[in-house]
Amino acid sequence: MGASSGIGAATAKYLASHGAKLMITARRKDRLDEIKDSMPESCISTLKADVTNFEDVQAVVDYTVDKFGHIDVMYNNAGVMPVNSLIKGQRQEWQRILEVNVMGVLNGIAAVLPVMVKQKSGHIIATDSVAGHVVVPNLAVYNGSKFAVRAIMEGLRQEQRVNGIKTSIVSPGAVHTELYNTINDPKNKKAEIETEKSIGLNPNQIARAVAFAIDTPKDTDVNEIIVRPMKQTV
Ligand code: NJP
Repeated sequence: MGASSGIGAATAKYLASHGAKLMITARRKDRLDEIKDSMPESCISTLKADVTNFEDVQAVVDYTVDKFGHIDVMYNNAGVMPVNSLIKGQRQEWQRILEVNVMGVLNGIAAVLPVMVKQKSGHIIATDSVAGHVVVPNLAVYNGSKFAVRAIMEGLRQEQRVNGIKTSIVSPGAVHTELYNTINDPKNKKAEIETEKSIGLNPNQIARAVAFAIDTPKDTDVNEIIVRPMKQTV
């Protein structure tokens, strides 16, 4: 979920080029179809879905089970990162962050878990963040959303390991993606883009971490990978 650009798109291409069969989703269907068309053999299907809408997410899971018969991995990657100080009281923006970053992950879990429990196998992955570990100025709500994802995914691990379901979070530092377009405040946007441009990683580096978490034996569960640029201080 959230595969039309950045980390999600890079991961889709990486996994498809290593033989995976994928259902990729996001709101920008045209971008998903471009990714599909860029792969030599069609191992990718695309569906339009908004992760804040549970019906969309359930439809993705139902369609995927119909098409492939089972789901090995669900990757909840969609996210937004507006940057603002709390004094600005941007309640709509806060709501958006929590809906996409937290409810989006929960919607994915709610839709896929019954399938994986029935299979007695599966792997749920979420993109978390260094911001799920360290609080920095102007990012409090984003920080809160990513701390929440880390807690939810650890709770999921504790509940579902007995059913053979693996859980992983991948926590990037700065990565060169379109995420910075979701910053509304012009001053904060400029500052964040300057940092990201000077130190941001290629999203392929995060794709490789996701692939590593997936490619483990049945008895091994990689629960978190943190990937920072060497130049990142926090
Ligand atoms: O950003 P971007 P990233 N429903 O903007 C999708 C985390 N992260 O790759 O719907 C469904 O290129 C959007 O698709 P679309 C970050 O928090 C990043 O950097 O077509 N999908 C697109 O595919 C996030 O969790 C950095 O607009 C929705 C994707 O999400 C993850 O990495 C650092 C959606 C965003 O791709 C991927 O973000 C860090 C919705 N409602 C954590 N809203 C970093 N880049 O530096 C958005 O610590 N999407």
